[in-house]
Amino acid sequence: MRFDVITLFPELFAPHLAHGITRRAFESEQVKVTLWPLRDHADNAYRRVDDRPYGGGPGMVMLVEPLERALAAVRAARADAVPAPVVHFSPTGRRIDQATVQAFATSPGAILVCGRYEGIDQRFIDRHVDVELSLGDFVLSGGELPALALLDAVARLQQGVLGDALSHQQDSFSDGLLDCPHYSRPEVLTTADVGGAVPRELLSGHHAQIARWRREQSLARTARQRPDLIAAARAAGRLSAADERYLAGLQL
Ligand code: 9WO
Repeated sequence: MRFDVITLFPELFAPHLAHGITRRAFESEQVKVTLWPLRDHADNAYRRVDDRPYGGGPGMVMLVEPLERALAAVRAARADAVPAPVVHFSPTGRRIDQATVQAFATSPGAILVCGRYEGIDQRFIDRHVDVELSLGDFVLSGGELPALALLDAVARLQQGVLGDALSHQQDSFSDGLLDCPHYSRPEVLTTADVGGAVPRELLSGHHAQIARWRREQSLARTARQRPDLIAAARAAGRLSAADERYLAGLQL
């Protein structure tokens, strides 16, 4: 799939696309990212991309016209590709969840518009933006970090990015529950008088017992921290009779 990113700060993207386990997805172009520096589409000698807000008030507003020129350039470059939505990142948007990420990961991609300053002139949003997406109820200084968060989440779902194909299915959220805790060496932390030992179920070598223990840890964590996800899993028929017995005996 192809992602085109319109941004005033293209340099924020390069390090994230070149490092870590997602690098393979970006370099192989399984996830092709093209950056479109908005400055390249500014109109006058001052390379202006923002101006003062009508009605007064603090800060600056991103101008419609440079954004429309950048978008036209993206659309021309995507002319042969399947049409893709224009995405704007804002706290007023719909919350991104793993289902959103899965949908993008199996789509033709998107055109990501990253706002800065006080925001984008509403007329650009009204005319061109198909979907507004949010990471949550907090304010950032720009849309670049949400764009990177989406790209990272999409890239790690690509073939060959995770160690083995099964790690996807073991992800937190892939089955709608929170992840179980993880442990590695040493088997005992002698420096700690509390929680120094690895849970004995993980040392048993008994695969079914380990799987059951992990499932129960996920259920307990989810029931305590995100009861809404338990309700959703139940409604979707994703809880077994054994799951329900375990939950019924849980002290919340
Ligand atoms: C900021 C804002 C604050 C309160 C209510 C609505 C809001 N919309 C925006 C907005 O669209 N701002 C633009 C993008 C310009 C300023 C920086 N931007 C931004 C995006 N700040 N925070 C986000 C964001 C996006 C997704 N998830 C969390 C925060």
